[in-house]
Amino acid sequence: RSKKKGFSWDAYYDVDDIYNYLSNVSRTYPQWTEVIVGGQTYEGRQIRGIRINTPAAEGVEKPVFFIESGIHAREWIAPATTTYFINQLLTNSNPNVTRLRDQFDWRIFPTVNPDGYHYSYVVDRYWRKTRSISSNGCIGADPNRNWDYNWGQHSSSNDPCDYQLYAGSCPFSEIETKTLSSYISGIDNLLFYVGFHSHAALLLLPYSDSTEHVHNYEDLVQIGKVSLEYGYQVNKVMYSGPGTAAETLYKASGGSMDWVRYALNTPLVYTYELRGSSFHWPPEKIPEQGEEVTQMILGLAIEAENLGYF
Ligand code: ING
Ligand code: ZN
Repeated sequence: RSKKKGFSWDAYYDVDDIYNYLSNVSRTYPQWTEVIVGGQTYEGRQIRGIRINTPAAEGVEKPVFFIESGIHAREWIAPATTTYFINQLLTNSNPNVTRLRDQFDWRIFPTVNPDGYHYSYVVDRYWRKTRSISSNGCIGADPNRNWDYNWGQHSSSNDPCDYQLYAGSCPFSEIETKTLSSYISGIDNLLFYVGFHSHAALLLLPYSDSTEHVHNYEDLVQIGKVSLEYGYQVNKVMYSGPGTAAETLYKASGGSMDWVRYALNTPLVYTYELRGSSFHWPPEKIPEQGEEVTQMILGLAIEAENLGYF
């Protein structure tokens, strides 16, 4: 492990270190930030995130921007990029970034599958699932196949021993997706829900499960294109998409994106597949990936505002 003391963006860190970082952030900026708990895990961890909400003008309710990272344990670049982004929001004095920070009530969760992430960190680098024990003794379900929307149809396995795609014994069988979905349901004014995976350099829209287009599909595409153009400026790497997962990648059921769009009617829902040539993306790549994501999120916000979403 290339872990160092303290916290920085030239190494990958285990769950406890990420959570310590969040606590340090909340102590450094107590008037704007707080550690939030989005759910619970099978092994008894919390799904911890950070809320960043600078003071708004009287009577103004800011739209909520939710970031879900690390639902798949082995995709380490996602949590690392997400803490990088948190640090950008809090420390970058560029007016575009401070404006972005102030426009939203941010709920940012770097690692929504912390049991799996820890297991990937210390035991099996390629672990993807949760760590729940099935009745036949096999371990884990794919938390991005476990949400309660058209559960179990495509790119899903009903075999608890499947290393990657076991969808769970029923929708929301996993405590992580059950508790996180309930937390998300309780958020008023949720505008953006953005998830980070790796590694395909791709921007996905709902639905993953079908080629049906949502009513604001054209806006999602337009906002997504601007996001990718902003990201391109950083490393001159153009992501594929935006397009529905069903049309650009493969059909997959039970993903968080589809549920958040369908069940909660959240207007702007995206999944980024970050870059990388494998799940072993060197930690030296974290800053450039983090800069790219910062610009991609800025692009999302700018075009959503242009189109009148807030
Ligand atoms: N890819 C995603 C997966 O869960 C995806 C792609 C995203 C499918 C969103 C459906 C919804 O298979 C990776 N790399 O995990
Ligand atoms: Zn993934």
